[in-house]
Amino acid sequence: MSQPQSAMHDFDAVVVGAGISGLYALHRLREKGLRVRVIEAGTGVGGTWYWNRYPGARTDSQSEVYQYWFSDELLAEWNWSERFPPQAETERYLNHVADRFDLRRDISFETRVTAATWDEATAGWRIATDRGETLSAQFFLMCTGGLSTPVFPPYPGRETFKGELYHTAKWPRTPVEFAGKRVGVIGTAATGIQVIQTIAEKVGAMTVFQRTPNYTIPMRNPKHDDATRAAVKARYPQMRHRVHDTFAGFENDFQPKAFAELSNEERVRILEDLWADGSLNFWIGSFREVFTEPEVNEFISEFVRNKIRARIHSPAVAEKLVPTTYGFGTRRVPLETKFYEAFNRDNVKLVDLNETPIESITATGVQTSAGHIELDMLIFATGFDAGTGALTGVDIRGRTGQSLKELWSKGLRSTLGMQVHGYPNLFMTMAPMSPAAAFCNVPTCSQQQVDWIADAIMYTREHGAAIDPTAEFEDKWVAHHDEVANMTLVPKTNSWYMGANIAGKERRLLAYAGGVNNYRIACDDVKQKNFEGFKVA
Ligand code: NA7
Repeated sequence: MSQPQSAMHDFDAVVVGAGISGLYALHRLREKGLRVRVIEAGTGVGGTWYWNRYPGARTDSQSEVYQYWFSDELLAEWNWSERFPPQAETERYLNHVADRFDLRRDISFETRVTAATWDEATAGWRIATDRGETLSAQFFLMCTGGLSTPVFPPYPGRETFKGELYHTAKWPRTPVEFAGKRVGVIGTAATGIQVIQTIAEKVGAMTVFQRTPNYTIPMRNPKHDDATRAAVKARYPQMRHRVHDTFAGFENDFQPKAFAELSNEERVRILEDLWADGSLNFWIGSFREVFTEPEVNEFISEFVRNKIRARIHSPAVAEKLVPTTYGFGTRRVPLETKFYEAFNRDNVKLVDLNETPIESITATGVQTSAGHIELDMLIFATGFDAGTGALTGVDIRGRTGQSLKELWSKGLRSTLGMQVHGYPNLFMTMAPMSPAAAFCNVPTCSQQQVDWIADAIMYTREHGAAIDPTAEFEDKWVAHHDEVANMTLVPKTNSWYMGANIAGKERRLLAYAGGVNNYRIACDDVKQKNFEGFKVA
């Protein structure tokens, strides 16, 4: 398989990250006969499921679609214990995959890539790590995840806090004790919700600091018995194809009938059925118009508001927890279990930061405009520098010497969310301008992207040394991305989808909103036309 240029490089491909994408990339490229090295900052595999080990962490995707499809043996032997598995189980699964396919021998742990520079002379990348090594590789894959650079809000005084301080995405591996403690949680989105509902009954007292309330869906999470598992596994042969044909990479898709064609009773019946399903199907399996038509969105938003309101005892607290300033589904919809019931407890207090903002973190707690709150522990569930954070965190310099960070500071751009013009042989997964950046069940898009990248690499090795999208093709993809984004209601709402959670970040929809299905067709089309739009030389 070796091409002449291979001899010049330490590896055919260096992959950064041993999460869902990186592990699969290693397996797939090794299968193709490539010499691959994965570089991982953690001590183990798992990516998101390695770092986010906070109490209550679990997938919001059904286990049967949150897995790899590439091995029939793996599918047959692995048994999920429940519909939405906890973090530890998904981490165990990814460790099992690493062992089963003997992946660890090609992974360097506890190592961070700090810089990568394109070298025209050798048509490859020089990759530097924090251990002082420099590796060379023909292809460079950033499988660093869309949500992997945690952020702390810029409140002054965080370093002065004398109690226990955690970010959910850097949760310690050692047990954390909650009993009798006064705990503060900042952040009430997907992560904060999981933490709050899990520890409310364990802590002495909890103060929840909320800036924006979220629409949520109650999770129905039965344990799998043998009969359920057998029934689910019987669907695998169809499901492995089906997930690539739906809008969001799940098994379910939008309703076949338009909202306008239905009576109010029919609409409500459909919504009630989806609500009872207890999954994200209420979002990505209901009416597609939820994303584009304000009236449909308001109908569904009001349905959810009433469901939430009914569970909260205090009308004043309900007023704070029910979203009214934006529409359902225009930011990530978390699943929850007894989240609202936490606020019916005597030991849980909600602080609305719109009314009483945080002024500072002190040695003993949090100072808000309404007074000081004494705390033993402060948990930040404050999210990530999504999409771009991990990619601009490495000093990646392409053909002109310009870093990706500098390039993107002038405006985000990418080709199919997998390459960037001027950065030949650099590939990215879960990156901006693909559905994978936000609107996709991660393993579906991760596998589709890795498969496409593997094919692009093999094509390049057959036809030259380097692949680079043309500026014209990239312009077209960026324009298409923006056009689709602006047809939806998503840009009207502040969220990490829009870069709005990071001060100074460009306000631009990170993920391609045209659907996982249509995106896959676009990628396949490029491949079938021998990578039209890309220069291979
Ligand atoms: P998110 O979705 O970015 O949520 C972060 C939360 O932290 C959210 O409630 C934020 O409020 C809050 N936040 C952020 N900055 C501040 C400041 N300065 N003050 C107070 N509160 C703040 O991160 P998650 O970890 O929950 O979820 C990330 C993804 O992981 C999720 O979408 C799933 O795909 C899995 P805001 O809403 O910005 O007002």
